[in-house]
Formats: sequence, structure tokens, C-alpha cells
Amino acid sequence: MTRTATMHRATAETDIAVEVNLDGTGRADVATGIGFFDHMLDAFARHGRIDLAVRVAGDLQVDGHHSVEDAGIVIGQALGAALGDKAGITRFGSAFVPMDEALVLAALDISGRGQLHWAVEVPFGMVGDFDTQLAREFFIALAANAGITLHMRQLAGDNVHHILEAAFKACGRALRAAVAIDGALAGEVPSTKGTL
Ligand SMILES: [Mn+2]
Repeated sequence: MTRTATMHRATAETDIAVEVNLDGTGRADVATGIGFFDHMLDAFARHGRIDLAVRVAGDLQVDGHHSVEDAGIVIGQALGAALGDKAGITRFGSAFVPMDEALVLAALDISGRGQLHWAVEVPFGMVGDFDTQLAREFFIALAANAGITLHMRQLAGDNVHHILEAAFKACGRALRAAVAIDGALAGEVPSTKGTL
């Protein structure tokens, strides 16, 4: 069984299409109109070992906010849909990812309760055409719509490209561990409630 989903969402601000395959090979096909954001989603997919296709047509004449936040919403919805009833998943995942002087921890629980706990000190400004404040907005939307409890914590780092790239890689790597099928569960949902 492969766990896949396609999702489309159109508003007055953005039109976004996403395809995910949790049992993929890390193949990314991403075009958001924001080069650095494409680079981040590519890293997220590659290190998450999920196949991820993302098309964003957003109101970049305003700024990148709607495009990045709404991409987080739709990717989150697609991840949640692809997880289905969550039978047999490992549920928890975490990863420390260094990138040169930067070090970021992502720890997540596919809990059904979407929330972000963010302790990443991203200097305000632009990296390429990406407003660095939008990274937090992306992860808020992702966690809320995928139904995951996501902690992201920076342990070191100065260069904003390094910090952000370590964050996206760490989230991908933690997600990869959490969505992996745990054979010992034999298809059970790993919750005392019997549902996630
Ligand atoms: Mn890079």
C-alpha cells in the first residue's frame, strides 16, 4: 500500500496544488515562485524521503506571505490525508540536523492535535526572495493542518540560510521517522485511545 494524497486549494490570494507520497523516494517537484522556498521544500522532501509536488500561483505582487502560509496549509492537509487512519505508524520522530555552524532539533508527534512550538531565532530579513519571518508561518500552518505536534528548537547557528535549511531538513527527517510503518505494531494505531 502506498500512502498518497492530492490536494487543491484556491482562494482570492493563492491557487495551490500538492501531491504527496509518504512511501516515496524523496523526489521533489516544487515551483512556488519563491526560489529559496523551493530550495527549502526540496530539502524537506529529500530528507523526509517523501515524494512532493507543489505548484503555487500566489499574489507575490503583495509579498510572499500568502504563498508560503497557504503552501503550509495545503502540504499539511495532503500529509494528513495521506496518513489516513494512521494504522501501524511509528507516530513519534525526531532529528538533530547540523548545517555547518547551525544545529536544529525537530521533534514531532502525529497526535491529531496540530500545534507548533518554535524556538528558532531567525534573524529578520530576506534570504534571496524569502522573508525569513515566513518560516515560522509555514511550520504553524503545516503542523495545524497535518495534525502534528511539532517542536523546533535551534541549538546553534548564525547564518540564516544554514539555520533555515537545517530546520526544514530536521522537520523532514523527523517526519520520515514518524510516518514509517512499525512492523511490530501489525497495523495497530499506536495510541491508548485507539485512534489518533
Ligand atoms: Mn542551501
